Amino acid sequence: MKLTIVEYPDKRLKEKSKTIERFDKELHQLLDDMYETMISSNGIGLAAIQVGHAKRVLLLNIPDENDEQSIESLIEMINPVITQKSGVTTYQEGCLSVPSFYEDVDRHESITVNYQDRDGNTKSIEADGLLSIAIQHEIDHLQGILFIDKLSYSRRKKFEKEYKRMQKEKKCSKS
Ligand code: QAP
Ligand code: CO
Repeated sequence: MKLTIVEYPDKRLKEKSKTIERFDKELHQLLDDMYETMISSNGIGLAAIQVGHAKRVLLLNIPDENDEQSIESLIEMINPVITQKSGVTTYQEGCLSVPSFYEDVDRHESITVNYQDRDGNTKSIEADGLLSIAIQHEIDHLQGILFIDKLSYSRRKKFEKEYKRMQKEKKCSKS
C-alpha cells in the first residue's frame, strides 16, 4: 500500500524516532509500504518518519551506472548508527518531504554504519559517494533533522521565501 508523505513544515518531521525492538510482520509491512511509496514518488531514500512512523527505520535505493533503480540494490536499515566517518563532501540534496527544493549540503565523505536488517541480524556497511550522503541524510531524519536545517542563515531564508511562494502556487492551481 502506498503511504502519504509528510511534507515540511509538518511538525512530525521534528520528532525523534524510537529504536525497533520487535522484528515482526508489522515491521515487514511498514518496510514494504515504504518501498512502494519511495519508488512511486521517485525517491532514492526514505525514513519512516516521512510516512508518519517515528521508528528508526530507513530505506536506500541508489540508481546504478545506467541511472536505473533495482530492488537488488535496496538496503533496509533498522536502528542504524554511524561508527566511523572521514573526509568532507558537498552534494546538492533534495528530500521527498521538501518537494522541488535542492541545495548544497556538507557531509562526511566516507562512513561505516552498523545496523540491523528486517530480521534483526546485525550488519555493517562501509559507504562513500552518493550512498554515504544518502545514509547521513536519512539518519538525520531519525533525529528530527532535515537537510534545510543544515543550511546557512541566508540560504535558509532564501528557502523559506521560495518554499512559501511554491505552496501558494500549489493552492492556487487547485482552486
Ligand atoms: C535523500 O532524497 C537524498 O524534491 C533522498 O520533487 C538526498 O529521494 C539522498 C525527490 C540527496 C542523497 C542525496 C525530491 C523526488 C527525492 C524532490 C530523495 C522531488 C521528487 C528525494
Ligand atoms: Co529526506
